[in-house]
Amino acid sequence: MYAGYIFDLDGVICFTDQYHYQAWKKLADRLDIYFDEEINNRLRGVSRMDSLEIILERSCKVYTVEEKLAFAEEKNKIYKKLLRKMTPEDLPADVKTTLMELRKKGCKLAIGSSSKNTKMILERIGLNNFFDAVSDGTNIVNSKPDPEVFLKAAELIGENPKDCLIIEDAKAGIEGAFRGGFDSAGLGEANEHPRVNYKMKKITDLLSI
Ligand code: B16
Ligand code: MG
Repeated sequence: MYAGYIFDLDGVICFTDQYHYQAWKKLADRLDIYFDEEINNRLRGVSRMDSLEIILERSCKVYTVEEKLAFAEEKNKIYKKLLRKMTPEDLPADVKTTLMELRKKGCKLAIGSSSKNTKMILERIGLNNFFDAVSDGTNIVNSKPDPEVFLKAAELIGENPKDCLIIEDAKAGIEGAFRGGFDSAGLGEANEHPRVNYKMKKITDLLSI
């Protein structure tokens, strides 16, 4: 057991991949850039602007910084509209059980997400005010694999990195955890990272770590 648990949001607590995909796809189609689910998989855990750079790899045009910022804003508007479809039903039952059990044990629980929409997503799924701390894309300068978002979360819950476990679905998140001196537990493709400490099949596996 750890004193603190720092959860990634997208891909761990809830699943917004499809909404990210639909929003990026709409932008890519408008700009006549090829985009598919495989490219979308590379965007997992990556910041909005870094995601845009990955999408623009397939473009033959060179865009200015201003144009890129406008594209990211355009995608975010579409994405936020899609997020409005989310309800507390989108909080998976096993995630809810895991969070409640850890809370019963007296552990501190935090979010460490790259997303600048964290607050809105937590509200949609009924978890606003649940976590002891929320560290996200709005309070960091460097995104994953930089450990900043996790270090801020640990600081906010008043625990040392060595006493916290990071739960991630992205390799970039496991790398960030390692660089920050945290242990990590992976789901899905995060388990391919050589530094992951616990390879989980499902989120409830956390309760036996
Ligand atoms: P936004 P996480 C990440 O969230 C997503 O996995 C990634 O696909 C997205 O590009 C990033 O947030 C930024 O999201 O555009 O909402 O700021 O997995 O770190 O919780
Ligand atoms: Mg994630």
